[in-house]
Amino acid sequence: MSVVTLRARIRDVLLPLGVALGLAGAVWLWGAGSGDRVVPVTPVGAGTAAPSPTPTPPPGPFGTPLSIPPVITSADASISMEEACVQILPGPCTNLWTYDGIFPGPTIRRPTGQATSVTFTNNLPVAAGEMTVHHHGNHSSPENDGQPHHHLIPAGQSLTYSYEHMENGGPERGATQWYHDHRMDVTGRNVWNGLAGMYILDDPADAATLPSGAFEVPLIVMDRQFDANNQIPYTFSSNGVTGTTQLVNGVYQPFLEVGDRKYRFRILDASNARVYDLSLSNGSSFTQVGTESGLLPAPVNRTQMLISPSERLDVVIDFAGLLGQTLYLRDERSGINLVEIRVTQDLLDDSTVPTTLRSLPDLGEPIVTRTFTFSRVFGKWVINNKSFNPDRVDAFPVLGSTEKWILQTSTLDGGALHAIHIHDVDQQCLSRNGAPCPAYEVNKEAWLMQPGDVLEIKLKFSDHLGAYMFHCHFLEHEDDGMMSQFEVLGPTPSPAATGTPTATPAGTASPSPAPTPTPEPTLSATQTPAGTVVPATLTPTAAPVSLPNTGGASYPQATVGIALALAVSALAAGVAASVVLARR
Ligand SMILES: [Cu+2]
Repeated sequence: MSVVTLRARIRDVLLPLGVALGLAGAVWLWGAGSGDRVVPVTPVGAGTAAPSPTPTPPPGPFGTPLSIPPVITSADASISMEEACVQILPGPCTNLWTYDGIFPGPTIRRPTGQATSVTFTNNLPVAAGEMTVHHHGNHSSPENDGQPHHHLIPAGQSLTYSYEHMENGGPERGATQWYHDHRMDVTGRNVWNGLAGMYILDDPADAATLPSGAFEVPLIVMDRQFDANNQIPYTFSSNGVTGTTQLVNGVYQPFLEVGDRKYRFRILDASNARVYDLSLSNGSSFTQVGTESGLLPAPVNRTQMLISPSERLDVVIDFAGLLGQTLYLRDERSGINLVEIRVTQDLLDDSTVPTTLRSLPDLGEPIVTRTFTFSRVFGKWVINNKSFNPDRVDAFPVLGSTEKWILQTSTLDGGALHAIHIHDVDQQCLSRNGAPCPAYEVNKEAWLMQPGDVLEIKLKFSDHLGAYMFHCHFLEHEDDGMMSQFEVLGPTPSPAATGTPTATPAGTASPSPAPTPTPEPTLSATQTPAGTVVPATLTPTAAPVSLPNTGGASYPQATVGIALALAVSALAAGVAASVVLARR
């Protein structure tokens, strides 16, 4: 880039940024304390909720068995998005937006390397708007990735997503994945209302001796805030929407009976904005065998494990020697017991956890470095000071190349946590805060970030050309604008079509395999019969509700003085820089 171009670019950035910051600051100051943008849950259907005719007597704490979502194994599955009134708490059932009428949705379970198509039909009320389903963790083509603003599913229509489950010339690594709504601006609302389910990719290359079958249990952990009528009205708060009621597989205070042997638990944090710190009440350790990107190179023993929205922990717990005892899966952050585990059966254990599990794929050496800063600018969550714009692409990696991405979080946004999720490909950790990465996070696609964290990762873009998202998975941060997109280009970049690259690829990309052709998703107007849906109405949000924020991001409003000073200095800097540059 020439000096003139550089100056022009600096001027182009600084002046608008200064003005924007000044204006945003003024608007923010004016609006401070008035609450966040409110996206009410759209009232749908007719009449009122359909609560259970006979309220169920309260089962008492940990009186309800843990339910396991049904499993779909078909290569050609169909799932209906529909309203349902689901019994969660004693008393009235809770109106939800569901996959197939259940909450969480059915678990899809497929062998890796085998093509799979899933047809989602939007049987939700028209007022709910268009839907999109992100297969989280999968190496999908862009068209099948569940884009927030393209390839949407209008009410009454179906979309068939095609998943090859292939990556870089071979089957994808086995992994605990999931699927959830990803619609621009309203992902938080849609997931809160119930649109999430697990997706497991089985891999014959993974250790077969790990506990399996009845001894492998999904644990989908999430929080909700229930009102007096057992409904969960959603009120957007850019701080993150959290609730005081903790659910596991959609059950409040469940119990699980196990035998005195090893079990494998696939844990997913499907909360909008809550971080858990998991432990076992008897002080035992978890043996973590995998992350959201499949098995680790070797098992890691941990007594406490942080998990943030969209992260997965694949762990083995050994209940040997505990026959007759009761213990709890706990959240140390809230002090709440999540699941009561009763060791009631004397069983033989034929499972083992191998001392080595799965070596990491060789991603090669990075040829490009990009830095992304996740922060809050005058009340707006941003990446590199930019809010999400579907018409802007912020990085253009080249197919077949490996890049180093430096992810960093600000200490100036009130101590907020973030969970950075990058679509398309897995990422390997190079360093965290200048130190070697913990052994349990060498290969992932969702990264919990504490304030001021600096994370170096590398990733290799294989198989698919086109645009993908990366964003914070605190869903309200994402909906507020903390999302961006990169577009994978062919070896000869021609970025003119979709925006301006902010980083110029350095070096030459190594020859790469041709993109894998994947069927385009097909939209169909044929509406699937709705089946046996309990008529349901989501309660409209009459007034903004102040939700507790114990587990989510915490953002105390900055002082007016600091904000005003920042706004004025930013404006001054922008003007000054522009004047200086204009004189040259
Ligand atoms: Cu965030």
